[in-house]
Amino acid sequence: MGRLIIVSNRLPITVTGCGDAIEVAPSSGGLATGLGSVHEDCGSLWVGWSGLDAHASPEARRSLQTQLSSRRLVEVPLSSEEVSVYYEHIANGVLWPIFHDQLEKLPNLIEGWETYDAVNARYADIVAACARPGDTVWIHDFHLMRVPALLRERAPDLRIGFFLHIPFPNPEIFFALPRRQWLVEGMLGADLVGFHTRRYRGHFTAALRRLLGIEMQNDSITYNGRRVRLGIFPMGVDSASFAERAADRKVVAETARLQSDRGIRLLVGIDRLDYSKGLPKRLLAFERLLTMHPEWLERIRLVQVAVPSREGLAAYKSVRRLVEELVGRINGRFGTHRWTPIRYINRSVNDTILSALYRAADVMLVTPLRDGMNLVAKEFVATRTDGDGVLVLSEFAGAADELTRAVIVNPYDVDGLAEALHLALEMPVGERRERMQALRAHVMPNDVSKWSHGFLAQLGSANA
Ligand code: GDG
Repeated sequence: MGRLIIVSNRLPITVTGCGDAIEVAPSSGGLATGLGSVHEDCGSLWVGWSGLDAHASPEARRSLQTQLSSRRLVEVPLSSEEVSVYYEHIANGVLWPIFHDQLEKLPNLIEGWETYDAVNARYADIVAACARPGDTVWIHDFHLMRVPALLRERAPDLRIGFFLHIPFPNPEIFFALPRRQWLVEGMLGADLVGFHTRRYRGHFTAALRRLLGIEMQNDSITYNGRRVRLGIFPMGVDSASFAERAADRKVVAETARLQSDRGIRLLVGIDRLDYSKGLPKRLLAFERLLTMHPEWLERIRLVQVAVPSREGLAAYKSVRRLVEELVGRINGRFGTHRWTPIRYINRSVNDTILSALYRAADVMLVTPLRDGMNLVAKEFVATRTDGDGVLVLSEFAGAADELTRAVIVNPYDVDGLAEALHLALEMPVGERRERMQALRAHVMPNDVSKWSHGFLAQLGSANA
């Protein structure tokens, strides 16, 4: 039987130190957690960038190689110039805003496609060199959209899957992208292309129809004489681990500490500090809530974790500045000598605090302007083994398609959002429990392992 080769921009590790004192540690969150168990269970290879500059010293590289190979990880070496163009400029600076409907965040001059292509070709070269006949390759996300086609050229018989973790935008927006057809053709090198939701697949098939005149039939299309399946695979979380961690002694103690201000109800937000996550509008809605419903003054607090992200890009600097201004203004306007309305944490928190925040939240705020799925919403639900807590969820998060018993909101409607927060805080315990029970009934069984096995099972039968 063939092996599995996972391909992603980054390997699931963090590299620290220098020279021959390089240390490799597993990283957590996102794909690393999502696919970690597949990598362990399947004995797969994982191909990606390590985070170490390709020009690092020979000792550093040797030390890295030894540690990677014992974990079945294969490095794609990238120089810092390549990372700056392929990853920061094209992937994060151009593809990310377009795929999240934020055309005005595009740079005026888009350059660097050649580097994006060259880096994608290097991934394809390295995968082709590792692959043996009968292997299955699973490529992830918007950094590597050309890899399926480039790999197909190098190894026509490989079984290739591609999963897009972010939304696929409406064609009206997607068509603003120079190289749009080239990117779509890159994805079509796969045997199976996966999306989180039916809507994203619908946008993709609409783009195919307009660009290539191809129609989908029975969940697949024919392209260059090959059948390409288009599937829907909503990603889940490691729900059993989150449920188990909720009972951990340290998490229980931290939850009690967070709830120690008696009579103060907690609203919680946990996001990367990204303009797609809707933080400014969320803060404005919180301010509106305190204005429209002054009965909540000194009785609620918003704890907002905003993990620094992509800080080299201007759009990220400016959303950070705006968020900090709003937090300052709201705390200055409403705070008293014994009460601060917003606790703002501009760094990542450890797993214990993360779980304690999920446990302590009376209301969990997940209000992105656009989000492929949003795993925070599902992690919150998985953690609530007590059956309580209200999830306020944006209709523009992929998760909203499944988590229909959340309080679904339009994150652009600040007044409506403020009113939804009020209702969430007022919700009777019976309704809270009934909704949480329905959410848990979905999140617990539909976990990340079901997602990965579902994708791989369909990929396994892709040419059947
Ligand atoms: C992309 C898509 C899609 C966050 N802060 C801390 C922390 N986190 C962890 C969360 C969660 C992960 O990071 C964030 O995942 P999301 O899904 O919410 O968002 P993206 O990073 O934008 O992920 C997204 C996803 O890919 C998967 O396909 O759902 O739509 O944008 O796991 O727990 N973890 C810790 N401390 C923090 O401060 N420990």
